[in-house]
Amino acid sequence: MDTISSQLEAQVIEVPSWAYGNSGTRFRVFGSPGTPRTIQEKLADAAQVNRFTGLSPKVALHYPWDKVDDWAGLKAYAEELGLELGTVNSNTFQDEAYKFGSLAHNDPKVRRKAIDHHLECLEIMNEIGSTDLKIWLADGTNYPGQGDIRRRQDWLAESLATIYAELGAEQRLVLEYKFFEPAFYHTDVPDWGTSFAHVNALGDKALVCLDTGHHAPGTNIEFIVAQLLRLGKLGSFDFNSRFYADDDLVVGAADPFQLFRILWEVRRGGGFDPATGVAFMLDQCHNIEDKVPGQIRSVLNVQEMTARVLLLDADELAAAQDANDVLGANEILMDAFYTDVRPMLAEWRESRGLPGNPMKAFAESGYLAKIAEERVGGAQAGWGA
Ligand code: AOS
Ligand code: ZN
Ligand code: ZN
Repeated sequence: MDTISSQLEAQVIEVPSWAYGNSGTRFRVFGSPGTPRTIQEKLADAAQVNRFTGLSPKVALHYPWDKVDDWAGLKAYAEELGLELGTVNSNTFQDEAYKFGSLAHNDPKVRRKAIDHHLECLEIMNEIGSTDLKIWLADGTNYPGQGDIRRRQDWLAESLATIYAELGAEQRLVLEYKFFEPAFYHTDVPDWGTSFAHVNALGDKALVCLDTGHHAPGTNIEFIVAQLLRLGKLGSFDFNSRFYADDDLVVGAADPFQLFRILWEVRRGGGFDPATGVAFMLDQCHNIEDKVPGQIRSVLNVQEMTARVLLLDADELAAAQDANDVLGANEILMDAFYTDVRPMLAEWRESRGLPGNPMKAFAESGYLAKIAEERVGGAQAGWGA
């Protein structure tokens, strides 16, 4: 633990404001008692995650789901809670005008509206000191022939360039890809290659966002991680778990080994070094489980898997690989994966004044009962708040 302690110490996992709101599927949104009614209450919940884990001092916002008149005031409030406001996520997927697309729409007026929305996000970022603008687009078509998929790429490139031109010196644009949903035939940014093509054309301040839930089953996600780090173009993660589609479940729940393999490539590519600039975000929804413990479980899962990859003996692995020792190399990797770091991490946390078992400590804190009593009429992720 001594050898990896400083790296664990430096780990920051950015939690999404929308994880604290009610969410669901298209069949039903189940409310949960104590759900935040405002962004301030979402921040208060996020502060609990950080208080019990020490892992999540940053909160990503979604605009206009998160909207206030006084952004500087919100920043000050976050600071009072020991938090920083992080990535600003734009939203071009719930407005009637975007029925047929936003930045890639065939109508220049709609594209302009979507560009202006992003410029508004940049203004907010200036006020709250946020560096990352994250763009995920619902743009796409449902039927072959419905749209000119080639021209849409040109329109998209033009729109992105207009936004990119307004970025501040310290600001970055991260472009998220997703292979389907809500569009089912074609999506305008379906894969890392398309995202890379666009951000590469834009310049150094444009990078790719990799949402772990946005790939077809069987995709080797760690290869994409390795490649993007190699190219210097991995801007951020949206971590979550998937069994079937974009499930947005707790990271590390569906396939812990995949999370381990991804984080190994992060280590291999220098992605844990803050200078590399990779933002480790969660993009999750807690539909049936309690939200604050859902987030605590998630950041702990990332920390546990990070500890395992940090403990892997990289020199030993490289030697086995160089010798083409197929099973030996595999065994070194698997040994690290199977190392149960939980008792070590519990001790490590206690030595830093944190609870050894954050899940238990939070459950015993009575916070959920308190917010259930205080807050009535909590909101759905985004729309209501
Ligand atoms: C949508 O599938 C993406 O993952 C986006 O990151 C989106 O902004 C987020 O999931 C909130 O809905
Ligand atoms: Zn995402
Ligand atoms: Zn998603």
